[in-house]
Amino acid sequence: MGDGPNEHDQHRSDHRGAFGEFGGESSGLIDRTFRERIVLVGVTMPEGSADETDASLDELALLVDTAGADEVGRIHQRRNSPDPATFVGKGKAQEIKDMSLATDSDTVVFDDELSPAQQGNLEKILGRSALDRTAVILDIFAQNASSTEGKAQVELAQLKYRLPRLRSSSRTFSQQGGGIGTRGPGETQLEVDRRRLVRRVHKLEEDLRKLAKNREVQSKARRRTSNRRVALVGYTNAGKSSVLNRLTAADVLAEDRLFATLDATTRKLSLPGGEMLFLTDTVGFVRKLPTQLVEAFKSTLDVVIDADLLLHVVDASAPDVAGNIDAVRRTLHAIGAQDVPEVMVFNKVDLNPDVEGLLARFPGSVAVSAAEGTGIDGLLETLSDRLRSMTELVELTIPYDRGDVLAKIHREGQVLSETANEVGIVVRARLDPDSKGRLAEWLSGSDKVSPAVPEPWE
Ligand SMILES: Nc1nc2c(ncn2[C@@H]2O[C@H](COP(=O)(O)OP(=O)(O)OP(=O)(O)O)[C@@H](O)[C@H]2O)c(=O)[nH]1
Ligand SMILES: [Mg+2]
Repeated sequence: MGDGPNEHDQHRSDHRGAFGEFGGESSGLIDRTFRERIVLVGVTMPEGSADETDASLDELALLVDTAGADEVGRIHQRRNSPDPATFVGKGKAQEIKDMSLATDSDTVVFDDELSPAQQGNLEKILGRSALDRTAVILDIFAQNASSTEGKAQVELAQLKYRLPRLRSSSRTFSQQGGGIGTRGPGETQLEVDRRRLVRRVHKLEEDLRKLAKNREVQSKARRRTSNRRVALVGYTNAGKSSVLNRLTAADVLAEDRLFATLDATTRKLSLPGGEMLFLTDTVGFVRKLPTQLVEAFKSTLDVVIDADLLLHVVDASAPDVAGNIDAVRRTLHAIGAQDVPEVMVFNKVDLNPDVEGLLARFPGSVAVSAAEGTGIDGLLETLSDRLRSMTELVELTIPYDRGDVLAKIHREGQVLSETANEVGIVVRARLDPDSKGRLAEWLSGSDKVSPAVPEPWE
């Protein structure tokens, strides 16, 4: 096989830069008119291990497959630090080129984010597109976005990824032309392109702010009720949407596909004890979720940060359960939700009935099959118990002329009894710490000094 540009090279360069076109049309760096052949490259730095790199490359292969391409080869390197110019060493870059030629690959995908300069240099050496994991994930998100907000979030993430890389791919925009009024005297096409993109970024940010405001109104309304907020989180494809459907008959899309869910869906769920809660399904996580996406999806992910409790759904049949749990924990950390209490839910136990070891390793966790409905009663019970343990039983005395305070207690807590005395109405209720703080002046007797009141039956 020759060394120079082949037909594939030609074909590929025609498609370069289609990523993130204006108007939010879902389009990608990965050409979907045929299945591209891809070489994957992973680098192990001193703080990582070869096993971790392998697991990450397995995941990358899955991501590439979801985006519509096939892995045809894999290259691994150990380094102390990335090469600033080419990420891998020069010798390794040549090896990648040789493998690309031998396997007739169209594109090389690196498991770590490449700087714009690294990407440009690698494309020169390799004679084909050099993409990174972030581009692949953004591409999948672009294919899956369907709501107005989802599309805007993905486009924003794409533009933020693309802006610093504009220099090397500006030719695409020159071909498209700037349109009337966009080309000023003495202005380079690159500057015009950049300004258009920056304007688009501002417009998207403004649109998303408005959408987030609407959501804030809804979530404030939910906060005014006594209902707790629980969010489903977990590795992508673990079965979060299936669990929501099983618990609430929500009818959201659940399919064997990475990142099927991009929008948050909230449904009411009533627990066996009669308490109501709001359960929200949201976007799944993977290793090294791109920061551009985490930022763009901030308002969607706020439901996770604001939740009283997380149901961390884990696919018990996955090849690397511990690695997936770790990836989710890291992402929770990245979005600032590391302190929200969680219940671990091992799903798909129909595919791996041997979950005893997992349950033992994670005390308080539950095993379910959302597909078959097993373990769901146990999950509901665990949910009730955990939520109840997060409230306190308190006694408050409310003067007769403060009906508003009484109404507030009913809204925010669970009232167990009301008795009248000469001062007012004595209410025994379960309150969460926030409500207790807001109602502090009405707490009677020992509740004022000792925050934790033991259950009479405990
Ligand atoms: N065998 C089996 N399959 C399940 C179970 N729960 C979910 N699935 C399947 O797993 C796949 C993913 O389920 P989803 O509910 O879409 O997973 P998700 O976590 O919402 O995934 P994303 O939204 O893509 O991140 C679907 O094909 C489901 O039918 C289960 O308990 N057993
Ligand atoms: Mg889902």
